[in-house]
Amino acid sequence: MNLRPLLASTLLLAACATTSTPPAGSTAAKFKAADLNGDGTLDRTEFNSAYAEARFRFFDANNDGVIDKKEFERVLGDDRGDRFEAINKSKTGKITLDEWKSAPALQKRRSEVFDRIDKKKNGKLTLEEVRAALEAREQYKP
Ligand SMILES: [Ca+2]
Ligand SMILES: [Ca+2]
Repeated sequence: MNLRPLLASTLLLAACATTSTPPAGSTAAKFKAADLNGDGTLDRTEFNSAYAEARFRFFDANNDGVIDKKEFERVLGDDRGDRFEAINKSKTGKITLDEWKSAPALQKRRSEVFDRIDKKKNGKLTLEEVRAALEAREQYKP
């Protein structure tokens, strides 16, 4: 499994994690935006949605709201053509956000990311857990 794209987008989410003021774009601000029911934690559904959207934007290089095969391969390399077809259920050559969110393979991966971040294994992510995961990613970076 190629984890590099996952790492890249997680780092994007973390881009402002180390600044002293936490306005728009900060991890805290993104966490709050993802916390749809406002209970201070992210459950699997909230995380899945927010993470899927962040990944989608990362892949959608020209920002036209769909991921074409070129954009897909730009991130994953040209050996993933069958994966593109699997996600692109409509067979239009363009992956929509709905297809991206509902693709079983991607849901499985997002669930694995959730489990890695959820150190307490209680099915909810705290801001501290998300920050810790992002810091671990930074240290992991060569
Ligand atoms: Ca929540
Ligand atoms: Ca695009």
